[in-house]
Formats: sequence, structure tokens, C-alpha cells
Amino acid sequence: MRNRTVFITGASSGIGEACANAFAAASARLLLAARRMDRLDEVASRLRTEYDVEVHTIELDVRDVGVVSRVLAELPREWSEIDVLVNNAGLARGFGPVPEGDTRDWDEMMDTNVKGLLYVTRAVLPAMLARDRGHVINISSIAGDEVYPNGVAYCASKAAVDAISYGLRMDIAGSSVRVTNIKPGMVETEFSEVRFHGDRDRAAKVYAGVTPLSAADVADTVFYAASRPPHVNIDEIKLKPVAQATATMVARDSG
Ligand code: NDP
Ligand code: 8X3
Repeated sequence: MRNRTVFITGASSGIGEACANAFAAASARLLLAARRMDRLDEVASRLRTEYDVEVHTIELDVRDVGVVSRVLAELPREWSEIDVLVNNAGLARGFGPVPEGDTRDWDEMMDTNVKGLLYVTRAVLPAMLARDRGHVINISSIAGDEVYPNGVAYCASKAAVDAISYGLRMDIAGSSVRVTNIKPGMVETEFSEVRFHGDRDRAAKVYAGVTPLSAADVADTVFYAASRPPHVNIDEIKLKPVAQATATMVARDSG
């Protein structure tokens, strides 16, 4: 991965930050994006110190198509050839049945998880295709095919990511650009705190009595897919904590 340029969206925390660690440890060059620049700059300076790698940060709200296309078109020349795109930026917002759903939460999830991922992919792919080289890695979820009650809009957004990953391989068939879909189960990050609108106690209960996946576990899987020989496409990987049988069936220690 030495000198490969890896672009990670949502790199200011959780799985995105862990992916940045994994690629930095392999001496990649890192292009990192998020909205919280204070957090992103902390990640960048830590990576430069720990791994002696080049890191470029960009402020990016993936929901804003104008900003996405402008910022990526105006990248400094030395950052414009992206080898690996990790479409990680995403969130769940709210937890409740559809008849009581908050449409603003639905908009935020669809705009980020589905449309934002498409906007970023649209901005990055043409240059990959022109060079006939590249890898798009989408962070979906088990929620894409293990739909659960109270999370229907989030599940639908991840089902869309599954469909995009599947269809993209057809749209670019014949090129050497690879497309991988990663589907994690329960990962302890800021995800649940975001879902529950900042309620930390409620978020902590999601991971109580169980050893969830860590963000590093997912990053390890992303890195595995990215580091196969160029003729190998890892279509999809689903990973869960051992204690998680399905999206809703989790064996917890009572003590
Ligand atoms: P975190 O909340 O820790 O990280 C989410 C990241 O996405 C942050 O860096 C955040 O950065 C970024 N982000 C959110 N909205 C936007 C936006 N509009 N524009 C740009 N960046 C944005 O959660 P995770 O690390 O867990 O989530 C990462 C991905 O993994 C998501 O797609 C999530 O759906 C998926 N996932 C998570 C699982 C879990 O159990 N944790 C399981 C399966 C999949 P900032 O706020 O600074 O913009
Ligand atoms: C996050 C995992 O099971 O909460 O995508 O949907 S889950």
C-alpha cells in the first residue's frame, strides 16, 4: 500500500478513523474527509507522528453535491489520483416505528448514506476509470439485508448501499476498478450516540454484556479487501461479533 492514495470519508471517528490507522500503518498516503475539522486534524496529526505518512484533510459534508463535486475537482494535483475510496461516512438517526418516524431523521440518513455515497463515487470514479485502476469500498451494514423493527429507514439506506455496490460492478465491468461491499454488525463507535441524538446512557446499553466488534476489526477487513492482488475482487464481506446471531439476536452476559 506504500504511496497509494486512500480517500476515506467520515474519518473523524469510529470505523473511518480506524481505516485511516490501518492504511497509515501500511504507509499509504491519506486523504481524509469529514465535517468536524477539529477532530479530523487531530487524527491527521497523530497519523503523521505515529506513521510518518502524508495526510491531507478536507472539510466535506457528503450531502452537499455542489461542495462534493467542487472540493474533489479542486484537489491539489498531488492528491488527485485516488487509488482507494472508502465510502464510510454515514449514520443512523432515530429509533422507532415508521408511523411515528421523524422525517428529518429519514432525510438525514438517505441524504448521507445513499445520496452522499453516490455523489462522492460520481466525483471520484471517472479518474479511476481513466487510469483503469482503483478500488471503491462501501461501508454498508448487516442492516442492509437483516431488516429490524424501529430501524427501517436506516436498513433501507444500507439496502441501497448493497444495491449500489452490486450494480456498480456491472456499470464498470470491463475496467480494472474493483468494488467491495463491507457489512459489519454491531461495532462500538459513536454510532449509537448519534442514533440516540446524544443520549450516552442509552448508547452504552447497546454494547452492555457483549464484546462488540471494534472499529479496528472492521478496518482490518477493509484493508484485507484492498490488499488482495489486482485481479481479485472481494465482492462482499459480512462480519459480526460472535455473540450476535442476527441484527436483533444478541447473547448478553447478565453479570
Ligand atoms: P461514527 O459516528 O463514529 O462515525 C461516523 C463518521 O461519519 C464520522 O466521521 C462523521 O464525521 C461522518 N459523517 C456523518 N455524516 C457525515 C456527512 N454528512 N458528511 C461527511 N461525513 C459525515 O460511526 P461509525 O464509525 O460506526 O460509522 C461509520 C459507518 O459504518 C457508517 O456508514 C455506519 O452506517 C457504518 N456501520 C456502523 C456500524 C456500527 O455498529 N457502528 C455497523 C455497520 C455499519 P463528522 O461528523 O465529523 O462529519
Ligand atoms: C449498524 C449495525 O445492527 O445497528 O449498521 O444496524 S445495526
